[in-house]
Amino acid sequence: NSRIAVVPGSFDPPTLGHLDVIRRAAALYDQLHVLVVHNPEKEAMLPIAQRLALLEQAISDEQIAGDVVVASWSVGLLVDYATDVGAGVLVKGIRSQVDVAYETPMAIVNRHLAHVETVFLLPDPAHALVSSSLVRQVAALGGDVSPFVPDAVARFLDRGGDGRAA
Ligand code: COD
Repeated sequence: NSRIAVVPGSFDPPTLGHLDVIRRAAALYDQLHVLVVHNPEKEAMLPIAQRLALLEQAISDEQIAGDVVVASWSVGLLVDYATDVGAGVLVKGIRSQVDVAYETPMAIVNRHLAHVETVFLLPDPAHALVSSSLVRQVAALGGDVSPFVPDAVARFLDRGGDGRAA
C-alpha cells in the first residue's frame, strides 16, 4: 500500500520555494508527482513544456532523493489526475493567510469530489517570500533572479528565455 502524493502548481517559473516543498514532500511519500497545471486565471510567461524541462533539470541538480515524476495536466480536474495515478494526497505550500484563504475551499471541494486529502507544508523561512510572480517581475525588469530560483532557471532566464532580450 504505497503512499503517493501530487504536488501541483503553475511553476511559472519553478522557484527555490517550490524546490523546498518538493524536497520535503519527497521525503514523506513513496512516490511524488510534480504536476504542472495550466491555470487559466494566470497569464503565462513560459510554455508548459519549458516548465517541465526546468523542473526536471532542477530536481536532478538538487539531487532530490526518491521516486519523483514530473508531468503536466491541462484537461479536467486536478483530482482526476490524482485518482488516475493512485494518489490520495495533494501537497501544497502555505506561505501566508492569503494562501490559506485560497487553498481552503479547493481542499474541501477536492475531498468531496474524490476523497483526496490536502496536506499543507509550511515553507522554509529562507524562501517563504519567494513567488513565481515576483520572479517574473524581476526578470521582466532585467534584475538578477538567481537568489530566488534554481540555477537551471536562472541560466535559462539570463539567456532571455522569458522572451525578453538577454
Ligand atoms: N514556499 C512554499 N510554498 C510555495 C512557495 C514558497 N516560496 N511558492 C509557492 N509555493 C507553493 C504554493 O503555495 C502552491 O501550493 C505551490 O507551491 C504552487 O505554486 P504556484 O504559484 O506555482 O501555483 P498556483 O498557486 O498557481 O497553483 C496552481 C494550481 C493549479 C495548483 C491551483 O490553482 C489548483 O489547485 N487548481 C485546482 C484546479 C482544479 O482542479 N479545479 C477544480 C476544483 S477546485
